[in-house]
Amino acid sequence: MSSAHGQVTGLPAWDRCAVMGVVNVTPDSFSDGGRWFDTGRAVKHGLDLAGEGADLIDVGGESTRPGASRVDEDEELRRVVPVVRALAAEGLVVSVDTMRASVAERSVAAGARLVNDVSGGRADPAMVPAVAAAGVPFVVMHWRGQSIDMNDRARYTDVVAEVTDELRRALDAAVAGGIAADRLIADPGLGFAKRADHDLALVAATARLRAGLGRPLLVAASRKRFLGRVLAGPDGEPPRARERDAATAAVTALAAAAGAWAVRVHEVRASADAVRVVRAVGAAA
Ligand code: PMM
Repeated sequence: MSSAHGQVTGLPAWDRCAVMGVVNVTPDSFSDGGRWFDTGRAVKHGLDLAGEGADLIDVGGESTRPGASRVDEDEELRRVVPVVRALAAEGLVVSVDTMRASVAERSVAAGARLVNDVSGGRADPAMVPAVAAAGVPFVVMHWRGQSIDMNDRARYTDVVAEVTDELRRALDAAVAGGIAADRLIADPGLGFAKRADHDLALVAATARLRAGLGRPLLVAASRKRFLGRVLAGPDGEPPRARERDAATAAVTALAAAAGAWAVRVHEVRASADAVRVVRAVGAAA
């Protein structure tokens, strides 16, 4: 089963879908409401997530929720780098969630092992060369532009085909820019310039995306709006972000069974259990 998930040069080889725990060092993240804004609390939260079974910890200092505006570079560095340094010093595999080359470089110098860029290298032209020079793995997410107006770009005729094509082009650009192909991870970018029906179609197509792109796949459904839609009551009111964790774990099980390399989640324990159950069931098949 392990080969179905894929391996990424430069990262440990897990024999199942890996679990990436999210530490948002932001005052305004939609899904955890800025609870980890302070450095010390963010570090403690990362350690707690590792204790609950996270294989990687993804540290981000900029909110990308729909309508969010950019954080300034110095502020992003101030938020992210000390948290990356402290968690890496504890021996954790740390990923940095940033669209800025400077933040990626400083985070790698502080011990980050992976750069996760929701723009797939398109927001900052210095990103791909910086990651290539650093020699670390790179997450290329499907992206159609900054969060401030991304919902206007949620137009597709065939969402799976278009996301596959656009992602393939972004992966090719990363290779052309000097990042080794075996260090690339693809991500369909759930919720980014997508409506709920697009997100559901992409989750349903996890195995196809994986096969079509030929690279390990990161699936990041955690607490997103499409899950709120799925869970909405008769009045149409979606549950709050923090009440979407069981639904997130359900996506984890589906994604892991379909061969995802990793899932990115805010609440780790249920997803850590889910990937282990999927491995055990796969081994028994
Ligand atoms: N989503 C968010 C932030 N970072 N990174 C990747 N690779 N894929 C995603 O879908 C993604 C991401 C936004 O969600 P959050 O604010 O809940 O962390």
